[in-house]
Amino acid sequence: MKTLWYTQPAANWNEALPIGNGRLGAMVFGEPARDRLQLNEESLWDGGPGDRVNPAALQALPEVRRLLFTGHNTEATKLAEQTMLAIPAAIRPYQPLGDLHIEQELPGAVTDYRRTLDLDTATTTVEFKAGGVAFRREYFASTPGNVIVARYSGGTAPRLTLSRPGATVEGLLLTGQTTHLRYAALVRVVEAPDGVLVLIAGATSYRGGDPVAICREHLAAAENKSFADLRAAHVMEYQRYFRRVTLELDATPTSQLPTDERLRAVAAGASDPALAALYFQFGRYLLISSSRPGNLPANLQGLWNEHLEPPWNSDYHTNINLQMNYWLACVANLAECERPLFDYMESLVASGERTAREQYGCRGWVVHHLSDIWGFTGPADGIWGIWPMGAAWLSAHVMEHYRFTGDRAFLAKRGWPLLKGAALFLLDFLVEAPPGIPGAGRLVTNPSHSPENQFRKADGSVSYFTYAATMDVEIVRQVFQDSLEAIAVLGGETEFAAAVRTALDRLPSLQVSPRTGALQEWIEDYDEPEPQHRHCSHLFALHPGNQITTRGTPALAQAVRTTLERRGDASTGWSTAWKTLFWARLGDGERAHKLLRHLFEPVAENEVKYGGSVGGSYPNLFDAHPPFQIDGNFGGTAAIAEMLLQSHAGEIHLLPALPRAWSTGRATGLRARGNVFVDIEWRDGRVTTYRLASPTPAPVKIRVNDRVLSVLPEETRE
Ligand code: FUC
Repeated sequence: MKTLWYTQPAANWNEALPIGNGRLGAMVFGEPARDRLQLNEESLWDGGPGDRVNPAALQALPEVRRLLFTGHNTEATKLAEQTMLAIPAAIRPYQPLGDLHIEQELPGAVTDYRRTLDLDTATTTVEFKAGGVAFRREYFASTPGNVIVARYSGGTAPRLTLSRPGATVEGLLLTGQTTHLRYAALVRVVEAPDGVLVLIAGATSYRGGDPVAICREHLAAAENKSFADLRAAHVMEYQRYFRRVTLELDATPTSQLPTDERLRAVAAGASDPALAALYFQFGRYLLISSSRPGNLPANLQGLWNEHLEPPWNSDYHTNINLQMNYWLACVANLAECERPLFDYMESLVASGERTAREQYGCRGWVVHHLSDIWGFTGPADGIWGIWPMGAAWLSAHVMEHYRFTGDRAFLAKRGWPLLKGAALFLLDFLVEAPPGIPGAGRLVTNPSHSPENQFRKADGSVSYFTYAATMDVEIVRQVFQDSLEAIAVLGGETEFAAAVRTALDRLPSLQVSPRTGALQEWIEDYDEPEPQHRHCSHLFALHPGNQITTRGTPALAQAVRTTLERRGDASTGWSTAWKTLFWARLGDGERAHKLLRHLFEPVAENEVKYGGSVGGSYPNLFDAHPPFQIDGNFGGTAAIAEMLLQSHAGEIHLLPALPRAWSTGRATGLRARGNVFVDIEWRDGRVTTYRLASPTPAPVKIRVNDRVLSVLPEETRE
């Protein structure tokens, strides 16, 4: 069953159901008498482009570095705060397009209420009875139609109103302006024999053009079509993505409950393996709905945001969150949905090159810990914003995309320039650590920090700011190794490859703390004031990277286990998803399953406190950081895939972290590195049948039921 369903309307936003065509989206509340569609258009941002470089940065850099190398972290922090942050050091948010309210008179009390989101057709329905009349409403966001379509059947004609703070509303046209762009929403009501059709268009001037004219164009193309035709085109286009993958895990009586009750029952201890399958398909649904080729990438809330000043601006956080949004893309067989990420990276390059040149004196491009749609690449927020590794981490997606898809044209034309630019920046940014300190004589990052985590030094002072945080070293190694791998595929670049190889040999190695046995988070074995911090940045090498594997580096894998035990399980939504992935990579299906159950724990609307520390799921299955943040959904989806299939360690491993609770199941259409599509069926925890297929078959190593075999995939069309 691929349906979320409820027996009551949404009482708040975190109960409403999301629809989206990649660009235009809505949260559907399904209230019988006064329905609400909260609308979003992906490019409706406040703020605008501009030069945000801090002109004092370049001159201050040598002194900041000297202070950090000589242990004067507090002084370095002060100087960097005054000289290195962008001007201003903040961005403006992603904002809602508005609300459409739909009022309908009801001839009596509401009974038989049911609200669903069918993931197979990307359609939401609301059905109920009132005064003997059957009401039925359907809603979908069509990519081919470029509009949101709603149909109201039963009862009298609905009354529609648009609203948004700061906008002008004339009839069914809403217009307004943020700092740098104009936006519009336009609604058309069409009487049809089978109910009233409501067509909703939305646009901004972000990509040029007049938003009202764009809305008119979209409506003109849609309004002559019947509901059935609009729906058929929508479903056909959507299913091209969605139906590539199936996942079946055992259903139990709990699986038959409405989704909100199901979450509560599972939290109370009921078994419901099929809930993980639903969560997995919901994650795929969300990516298809918020990141279709040609669009902007999914932001912190994907596409769905009701606040003018949303938490963390509903922006692109690049010190984990944006990357996490795309961890599922390839393995869940939605590689095209990752294209918006690469488009977006390209859109940051010019600004990133300027920031690299003017703030660091480096070639290549840099991004710090967050960005917007206007090309912001400087350090924002505070000292933890001076983290020049964003472009490098994003660039690690290039070779991963290639490894999964084998798309050489992508690598040559788009991927390599991004990756090379990131590697260039790192080559110039790395400095030799002076004698007498950990890492002496090695090439290290400086300034540096381990995203958002602080350390305590022997003198009791607490700081973020240091040199050679472990994550930096791991990201640099990844980008350099990826560069060499790309060069091996594409040829040429002899000199560049030599420079990369030389630098690669001079990076520090990973350290295990003699004190704790855990992987060290910094090159110095600092004390940790917050050992359970949500970020596990230094575990990048285990996931998404592959520098630590259970078979390749068993001692480091053990140190990572110790790190995870010290970190603890309970955390924010996205952190829980990442930990699920770590345990999956460590081959511990039971622990991964335990973490997944944390991710499914019901979180109520009133638990939206900003920056809350223990996550879970809202009734609509949106991930609760809390508040809502979509990375946990996407990370959780990637984790479920990673429990069933891994391919990062030179072999395709079937069921690498299968928990006992999922001892029987079936998955089809997952994707492994090497451009291989994988079907698996299992019973009693053992693979019973599998099928590998590839458009470019070449022998692969496969690990199945504790045996390693060499297999030639069947030939298939993509
Ligand atoms: C990072 C995280 C926070 C939050 C924010 C959007 O800064 O540390 O938990 O997810 O991104």
